[in-house]
Amino acid sequence: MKRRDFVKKTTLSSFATLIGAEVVFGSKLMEGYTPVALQDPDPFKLFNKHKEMIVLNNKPWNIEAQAHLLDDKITPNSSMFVRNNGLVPENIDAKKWTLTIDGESVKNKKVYTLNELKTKFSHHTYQLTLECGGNGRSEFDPPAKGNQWTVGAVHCASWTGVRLRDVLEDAGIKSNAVYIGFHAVDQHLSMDPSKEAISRGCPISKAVQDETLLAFKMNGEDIPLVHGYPLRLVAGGWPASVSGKWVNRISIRDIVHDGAKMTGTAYRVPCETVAPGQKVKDENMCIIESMPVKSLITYPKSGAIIKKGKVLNIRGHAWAGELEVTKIEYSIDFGSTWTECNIEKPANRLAWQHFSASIDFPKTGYYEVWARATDSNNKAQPMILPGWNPKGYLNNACHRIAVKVK
Ligand SMILES: Nc1nc2c(c(=O)[nH]1)N[C@H]1C(S)=C(S)[C@@H](COP(=O)(O)O)O[C@H]1N2
Ligand SMILES: [Mo]
Repeated sequence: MKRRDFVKKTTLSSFATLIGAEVVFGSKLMEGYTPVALQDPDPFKLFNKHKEMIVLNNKPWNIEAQAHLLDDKITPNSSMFVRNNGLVPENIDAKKWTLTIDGESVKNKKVYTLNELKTKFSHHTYQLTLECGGNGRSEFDPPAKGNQWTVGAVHCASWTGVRLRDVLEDAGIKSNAVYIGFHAVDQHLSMDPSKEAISRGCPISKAVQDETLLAFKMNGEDIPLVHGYPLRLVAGGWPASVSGKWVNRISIRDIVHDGAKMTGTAYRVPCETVAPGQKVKDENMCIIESMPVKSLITYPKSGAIIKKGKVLNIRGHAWAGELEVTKIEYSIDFGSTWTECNIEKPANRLAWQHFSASIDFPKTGYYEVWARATDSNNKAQPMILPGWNPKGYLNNACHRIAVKVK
């Protein structure tokens, strides 16, 4: 069979599966044609998302939340952003799913069935903050190419699984190991089987942390397909791109993993601050590791109108990569003065923290409420856009909402 015919045959059979009926004159379909029945599926129904989620791209699917949709302490599926680099896999059979541990630095290459993973290793549950490295990209100037995330590419769900460390140790880690790299089953947009949509990873030191999981449950249920069913790597506090969905292989590497989206400008930023638009040499680009301190006001929704003389109770979350948030303040005078908010301890390390405050407004009129978090290294969020970088990563500028007092 020619490759072209093969591609056509597989597309036809997947059309048939999706539609639930044979495409009778399918052999007459011109290449690249999408049956009407499959055009523009409703992403909200398809992925069980809240109606107010915002679709940034449908090929691949990229959907973001709005700040007020992220008000829950544990993010429900309906408000979780979706970030895909390739195609959401279809027809996954969890009973046949396997995870291979291989690589230059594995002592004994091993293959586990999903059931073996679940029965052989102890289960752990952690609430973990996953933020896309490109969250906030839309504010960069000159603009950065890519999905124009505003503030909603972050979530903090509860993940249950086995520790990656336990599985790696079971296979055996050679002393020359430096990194792990994940491999997953989602196809590259080109459908070229020799290309991976994404294959990222992290240093061994991050891979063996207590909270780094191979998860099979999210918020107590099977992980929704679009978020990585049936097995997902989760590494809280780091760019969410490290948390590989649909993972079927993890390589223990003796070099920094060099998979898709590990090199060039992908998830890398200039090691030192540069002028906007400046060219940066490849050796001066650094891989993003722990994410910077940030916060989000999730109540009220921007544009709220409140009655004169009424106290406004605001609330939201703050997170700081691998660090803890030690302080969060609000300002209603464009950052001239700041007042401390109440902040809660995280549910566990790498989970976001909830804050709240009661605000009295001096008179009627237009206000902005700004929030600013500070991490345990005493680093605070910037009020305006931080360092420019080619792909628009790591915008942790203060979140602000508009409030009218009438
Ligand atoms: N296999 C696979 N894993 C992946 C991705 C992907 O495209 N394919 N995208 C990554 C990126 S860039 C992000 S931000 C997160 C998004 O996770 P979510 O869709 O569950 O919110 O998944 C990461 N894991
Ligand atoms: Mo991402």
